[in-house]
Amino acid sequence: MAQPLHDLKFVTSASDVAQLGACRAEVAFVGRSNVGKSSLLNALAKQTQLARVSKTPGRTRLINIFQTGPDRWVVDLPGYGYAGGPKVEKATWQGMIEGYLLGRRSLRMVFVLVDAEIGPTKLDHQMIEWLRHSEVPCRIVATKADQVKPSRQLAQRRDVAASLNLLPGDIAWASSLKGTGIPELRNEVASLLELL
Ligand SMILES: Nc1nc2c(ncn2[C@@H]2O[C@H](COP(=O)(O)OP(=O)(O)OP(=O)(O)O)[C@@H](O)[C@H]2O)c(=O)[nH]1
Ligand SMILES: [Mg+2]
Repeated sequence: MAQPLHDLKFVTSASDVAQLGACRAEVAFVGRSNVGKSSLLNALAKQTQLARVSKTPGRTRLINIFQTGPDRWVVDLPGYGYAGGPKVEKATWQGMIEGYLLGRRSLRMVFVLVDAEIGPTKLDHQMIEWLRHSEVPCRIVATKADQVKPSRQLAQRRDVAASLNLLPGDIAWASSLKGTGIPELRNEVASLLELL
């Protein structure tokens, strides 16, 4: 049988949550620019060209909708904290992201991606605090885990978790490059979308 999420296909991009129709269930990926959102989506779908992987940070500037199974969505949100963007554009992005995160009743989980080696940045903390305060369910995924030296993996997991008041097991640890943690995350997403 085909693996869940391997049938993911791009549906549409939107700049405003009001442009989006209804769906049965959806999950979203959010995180600072360049943290590896598009790469993670490609890894989950086992496709190389599904979501555009950017050489230039800040490339994904719209809410990108991907569909799997009957009427389930996986959503790639624009990255925050791109230092090169003009101020007015930053405000637009923030409005776009917040509008989406608060405006979707079918949203089952927001996966917040943080860099495994760098750990949560100030903007990551702000995003996670805001999600907790807004009671939007969220799960932390540490990306680019291959960048953490094997000898430091355990300590790094503990430190990243502690900085977010979580236990190490609460954080999904993944490398899109090496495939680490991808099958587990794929199952988790499929289960949230009630595809299993
Ligand atoms: N070593 C390593 N590099 C990765 C991994 N995932 C992504 N990258 C690299 O990180 C850079 C950014 O990846 P993207 O997937 O485009 O990041 P993004 O979060 O979608 O970025 P924006 O769309 O600009 O917000 C690219 O050069 C990727 O090749 C990983 O698991 N390991
Ligand atoms: Mg992207």
